[in-house]
Amino acid sequence: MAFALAGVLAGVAGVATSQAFVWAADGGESPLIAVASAVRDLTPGALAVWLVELVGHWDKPLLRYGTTAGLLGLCAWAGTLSRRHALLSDLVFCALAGAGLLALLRLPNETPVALFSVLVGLVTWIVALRMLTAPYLGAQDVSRTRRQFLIRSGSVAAGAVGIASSGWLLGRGRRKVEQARRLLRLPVTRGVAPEGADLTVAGVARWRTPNHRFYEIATTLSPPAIAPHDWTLRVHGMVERELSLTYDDLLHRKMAEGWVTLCCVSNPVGGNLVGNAWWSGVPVREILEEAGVMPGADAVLQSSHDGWNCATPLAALTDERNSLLAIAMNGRPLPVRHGFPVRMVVPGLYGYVSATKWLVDLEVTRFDEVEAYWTQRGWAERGPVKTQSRIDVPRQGSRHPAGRLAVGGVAWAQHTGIAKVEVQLDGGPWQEAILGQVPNVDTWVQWTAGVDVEPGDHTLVVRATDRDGDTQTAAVQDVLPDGATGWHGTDFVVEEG
Ligand SMILES: Nc1nc2c(c(=O)[nH]1)N[C@H]1C(S)=C(S)[C@@H](COP(=O)(O)O)O[C@H]1N2
Ligand SMILES: [Mo]
Repeated sequence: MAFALAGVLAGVAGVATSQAFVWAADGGESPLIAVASAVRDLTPGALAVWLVELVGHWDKPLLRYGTTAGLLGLCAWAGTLSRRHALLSDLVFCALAGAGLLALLRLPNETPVALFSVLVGLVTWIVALRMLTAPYLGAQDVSRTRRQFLIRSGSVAAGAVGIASSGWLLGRGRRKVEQARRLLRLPVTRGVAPEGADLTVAGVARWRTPNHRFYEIATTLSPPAIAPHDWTLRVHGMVERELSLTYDDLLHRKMAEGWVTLCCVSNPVGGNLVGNAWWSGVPVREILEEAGVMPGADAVLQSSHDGWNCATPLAALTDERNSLLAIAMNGRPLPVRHGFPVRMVVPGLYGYVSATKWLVDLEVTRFDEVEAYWTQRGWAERGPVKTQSRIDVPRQGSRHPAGRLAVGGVAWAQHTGIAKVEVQLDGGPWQEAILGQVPNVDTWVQWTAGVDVEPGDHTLVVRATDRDGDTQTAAVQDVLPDGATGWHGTDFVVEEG
């Protein structure tokens, strides 16, 4: 009985520490909720319908409390196992943590914080259970043992409550910012994808990337929580007039909006670190004009609230392209993880030299005067996007019936545009793909083609040609120092009719 109770207490403590960690660090998804969602999604449809009819609007609390109860039940069992051997309970805890990880990974927006919180919980479970059962394992005097156990149980319970409430308090500022963000009504539109941008080939990335599916890169573990009314942007350095802009100043200007595909220099050939969104904000060109850039400047050092920085060619921020101080993404205030309240978006450059999130400072300067976060770490000073194309269908290792196969994917060459995409089956002749519509040269384009396939193993390769007439190079280069090159290929199997 004491062992089962110890298991439950350890279980509660682990949930408390991992939840406190999530609250304090980013307020994102917690493992327990992720497991509850997995339980919901994996319940057979008919059973789910019957259950929801049975319990009505109690389904959500029941799901949450049911999952918690199930978890604590398993923890109790782990506690009883530890009577035989502590390693047995460790194994159960590891399995539970594994389930939590899997549940998080199937969510579209899992975060490093959430994944790490599973580890925090696991360590708590293991340590707390050992602490609680120790008095019984060296058992001599019964009443002394019992007293020891009670003291330790009390400490673990109090510790769990203390840690959970500190986490909750630490997350308060973050929750306030999230609430302020949700209540914002911005003078922006959601953007309408051009007709024919989506070729509707099953399995190809949607032309507009929804915010919760947009790839995410940041060096900070915990995204800064900045309330719009606390935000200012300082513009200084080689300028005639220093400026200090507030969020309201931005809102009172005329908004510029546009489709831009953003991609990461660390995206391997065929990778997913690329997404396309409708961005709204203020052209940075106008701000720099007002500040009055002095002759001799050729770079702008952008700094983030979290200390990250990058240097961007001045020309990319002042030429005709749509470089924005963005406040909205797909018609919604920027998600906190994507730089709320203000970030930079520059068509044609990799994110690491241009797309500063949580932007607070612009210093007009010269490349020979500054070094930035990634250039100090061996990445190239300039980061123009390289032309790339990706196969989404067929996926690597997938199986298909013989006959005509609709293949497809995306290709991008921001600010130059894609002119042509070709595919090659098993080293045969290149075949030109059909391209989806695009509104400008700053976005990716969907492509599709039909290939006839016979039973057996096959390889499909794709390559793109940009609107300057340059075809993507086949030469394979790693992502470091300035972006990967090479053609994307996938191997797939066609089954006998
Ligand atoms: N503050 C801050 N901004 C940042 C980064 C960062 O680490 N910190 N990473 C950059 C990189 S490398 C990329 S690819 C883009 C990614 O933007 P996203 O997370 O909105 O997709 O943000 C850029 N802006
Ligand atoms: Mo990046």
